[in-house]
Amino acid sequence: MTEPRISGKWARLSAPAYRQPNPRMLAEVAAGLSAPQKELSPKYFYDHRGSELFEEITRLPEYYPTRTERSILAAWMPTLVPELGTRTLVELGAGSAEKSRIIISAMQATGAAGRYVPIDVSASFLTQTAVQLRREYPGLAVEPVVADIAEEFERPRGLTHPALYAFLGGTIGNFYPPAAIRLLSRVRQAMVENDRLLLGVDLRKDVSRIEAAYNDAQGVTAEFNRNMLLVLNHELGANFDPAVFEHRAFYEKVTHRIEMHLVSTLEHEVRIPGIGLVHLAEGESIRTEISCKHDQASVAELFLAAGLCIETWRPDPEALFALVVGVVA
Ligand code: SAH
Ligand code: AVI
Repeated sequence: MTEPRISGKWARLSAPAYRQPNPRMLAEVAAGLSAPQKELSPKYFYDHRGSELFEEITRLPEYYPTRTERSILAAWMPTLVPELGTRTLVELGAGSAEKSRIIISAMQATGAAGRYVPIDVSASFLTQTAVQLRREYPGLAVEPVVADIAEEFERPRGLTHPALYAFLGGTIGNFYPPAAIRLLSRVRQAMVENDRLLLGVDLRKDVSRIEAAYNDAQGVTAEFNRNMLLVLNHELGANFDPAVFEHRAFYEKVTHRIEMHLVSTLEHEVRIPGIGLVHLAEGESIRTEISCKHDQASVAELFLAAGLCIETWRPDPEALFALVVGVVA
């Protein structure tokens, strides 16, 4: 059994350019790779390149969620935002904030200068987003926060209310239900009277439509998936060779979720400083993401457990995706 040489187009990051590894990341990766079903958190997709690849995914013909959510936002925000009187937009997992601009424009149309607090784990991408937004909206106070929303993060203080907490894109689906409930509970605890949650959820539908969205013909999702291994090489000095892993994405009907895996095409070992050698059998997989699909009842269940309730449920006409307004129960 041999350790892989990193080859071909993946060689660009083969030299371990890593600093001191983040101890929390090291512990999480060690635990995930020693579980019977090896698993890594999807938050490790999003270095700068991973965030760019995600942006590319959102433009793919098969990937319906982004354009569908955008169409609901475009139709609804010009009336919802003035109704709510939103003065501050706090956004979890903001990314490029491409769709958030629809909400910000609706805030500015009411005459309020407005405040935007994007929260994201991807520091360099968040900085880029903040710079662009300040340029586009000169009156807007943009206050980015780099944080892991799966953890206790410092809640933004001194917000102007009413605040709208937006969690778009269906990213809530990337959290296992107990973690999703903890996250929503933290948002609920931060909410005061007249604040609202605006949640985007991808809906349950024909399996082939969902599976196509995660197995695009151009292979962008496969590259996004493999990019996680480059993040581990860069951050931890690991020696994963992405070329020996295959992308696999399939729908699990019982749990109503897509699972993304990286499947080792050969038996080999990977060295991770601080962890040691990780053995992968031929055909063994690392689960890199779940993406849970919802209906109104499953969202109501998550909300109930988090002390929230659904104020408005708004799907698109094809019922592919829904935006949900949540209020403190
Ligand atoms: N909201 C955008 C981007 C979705 S991609 C949209 O709807 O298009 C998911 C975003 O969430 C990425 O920007 C990623 O960096 C961020 N993210 C994923 N896991 C996170 C975590 N645990 N903490 C903070 N941000 C996270
Ligand atoms: C960010 N998140 C909602 C995306 C999703 O669809 O679960 C991430 C993604 N994974 C593969 N394609 C897109």
